[in-house]
Amino acid sequence: MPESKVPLKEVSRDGAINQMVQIARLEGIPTAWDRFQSQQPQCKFGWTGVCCRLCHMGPCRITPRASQGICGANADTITARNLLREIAAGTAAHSDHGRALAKTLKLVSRGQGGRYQIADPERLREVARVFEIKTDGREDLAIASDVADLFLAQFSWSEEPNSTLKLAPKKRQGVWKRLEMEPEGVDREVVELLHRTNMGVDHDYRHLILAGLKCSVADGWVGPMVATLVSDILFGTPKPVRSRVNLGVLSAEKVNILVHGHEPTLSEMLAMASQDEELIAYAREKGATGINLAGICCTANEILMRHGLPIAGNFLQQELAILTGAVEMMIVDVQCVMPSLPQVMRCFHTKLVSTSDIAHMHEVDRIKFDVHKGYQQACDLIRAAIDNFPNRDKDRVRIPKESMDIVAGFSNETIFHMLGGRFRSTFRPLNDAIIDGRIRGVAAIVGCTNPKIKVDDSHVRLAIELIKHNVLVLETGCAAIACAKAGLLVPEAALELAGPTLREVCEAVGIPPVLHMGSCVDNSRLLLAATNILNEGGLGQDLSDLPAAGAAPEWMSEKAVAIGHYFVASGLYVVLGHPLYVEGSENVNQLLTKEMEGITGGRFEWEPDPEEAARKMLEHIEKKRDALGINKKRERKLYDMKERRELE
Ligand code: SF4
Ligand code: MSK
Repeated sequence: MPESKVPLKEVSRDGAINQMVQIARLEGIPTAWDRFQSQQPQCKFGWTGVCCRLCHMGPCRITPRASQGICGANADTITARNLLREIAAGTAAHSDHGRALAKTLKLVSRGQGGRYQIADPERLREVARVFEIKTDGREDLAIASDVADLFLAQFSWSEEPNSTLKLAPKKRQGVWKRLEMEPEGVDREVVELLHRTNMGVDHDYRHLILAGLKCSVADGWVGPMVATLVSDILFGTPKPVRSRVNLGVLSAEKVNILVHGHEPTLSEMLAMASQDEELIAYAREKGATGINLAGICCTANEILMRHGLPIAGNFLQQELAILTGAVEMMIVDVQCVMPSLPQVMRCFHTKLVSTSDIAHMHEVDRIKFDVHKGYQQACDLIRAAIDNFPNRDKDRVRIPKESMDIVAGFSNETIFHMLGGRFRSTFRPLNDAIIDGRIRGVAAIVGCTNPKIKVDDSHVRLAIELIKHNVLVLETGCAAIACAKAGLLVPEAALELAGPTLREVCEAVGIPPVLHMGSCVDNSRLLLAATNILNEGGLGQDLSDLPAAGAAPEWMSEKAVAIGHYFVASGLYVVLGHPLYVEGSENVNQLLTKEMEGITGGRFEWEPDPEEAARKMLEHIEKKRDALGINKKRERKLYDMKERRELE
């Protein structure tokens, strides 16, 4: 069981975080790091997954003296059941997000969506065509209605496997069929995991873990896939935008409003309302020079990608943002919002407003978000934040100076256009660069930050090591924010840090060596990027053939557990910076980290050291290159169509 080696004075590689944590300590305001210390030593039964409280004969725990719980469940059954409940919770969270967006699309299609509209009709038609929904001669709203119905149907039970699975490569669909891993509705899969793990149902750890993988497929390839596709239709498909990131984006002169959480619906309206001339004039009346809307966590990633709005920080910066004394309002929705926020808020003038029906906080203002009134609600919130500006205690404002440039918004559609140049949209140049070895492979770095680990450090060191070895890195969520703060998400980073051949490609296309692909539901974009590479040809038939690997070096959420599993179920190699809670069962541990490769083609690896993680990922990438036969020394050359077919 690893123990934190983070000295109290230096909890992060980010100076802005260290500075604010010190200020919190001096003022006696507890933060996540203080509570982390007060939790030491953390429970070893929890760490290793061998504590069970699934029935009220328990709680039971496995010890050298007691190898079974009261019902007879052993360490294998207990760890596997606990893991499945995490996968179910992660899938539920992502998928509820997807469902909420599909419901908004339905309302828009009925003309009941207030100021929401179809921002990207071309994307709507593209998506409709993929799912064989008729588009010719039809109005956008009629198509949107059918798309929304199809997406909403993905959540409940159906006799057929989920329709969105067809976005996966054909061969992978075949693997899922053979393994009976095709989900038949997201809700059904979540319910089944809760049923199977109920006392006295499924006791075979292998059977349990395979069911967990099936549910995770419903996560990656269904719920978040719906979320991403609908967000693009309603709010626009992201295109590269420049912005800034870190606490230094907060303004000493403007009204600072932070959005935090995951669902982009209200934040879209806030982005629009923050440009309203009347509201800006009102802010001036109150003594501010304007309105500064920024974000934390994944809502931040959403408004960054589509509006170029700045990001104040990632997961562990939510308390610290309030501690700057410069935030008039923090508007939160769902997921990754710490229950400690009201406690920090009460030490400052900041107003905290919760906006989701399912996420209340004691003694915190809340609004009942209504799609139809979304714009008006956004205006009202901004007005209330402006009214709070005169309450700011200027003597307690301490905004760290750190902020960094970022270029974000690399959707698959953008990558297609950028790589293909003006006349042709294609992934071909990327595939050619991988085949001839200028790019060794592709790595995804995703996930959260965690006080167990020096914040951002593993994300950044892992990314630097990979790009140095000519691996193109794709990122989402808090991982993307961590690397952005370190200056890796700008094209100039390729000149300084990328290996010579990756640098050449990045310079030719004008992209950073680390690409921001969105929020954590947008890990679906990573799955689609891998599928696009495969479909372009020359790199095998299945995702498990690709010279690709994934990592979540500082993860913390149950959602990350579900994400890790759907990558593995998709045939990918996934390195986690700290293990899942399964080490109390040698069998479960072996299954996930070794035997799984023979089942799905993917597997987990636990590796806390980021350079060692990079080495293992590179080794995996080279193994895949060898298997594809693209590591043979050859002249660099352009492939014609016939040669590409032969390679396939
Ligand atoms: Fe104990 Fe079995 Fe009940 Fe778990 S399900 S708490 S192991 S008796
Ligand atoms: S916000 S799930 S801390 S990535 Fe998506 Fe960040 Fe992890 Fe939440």
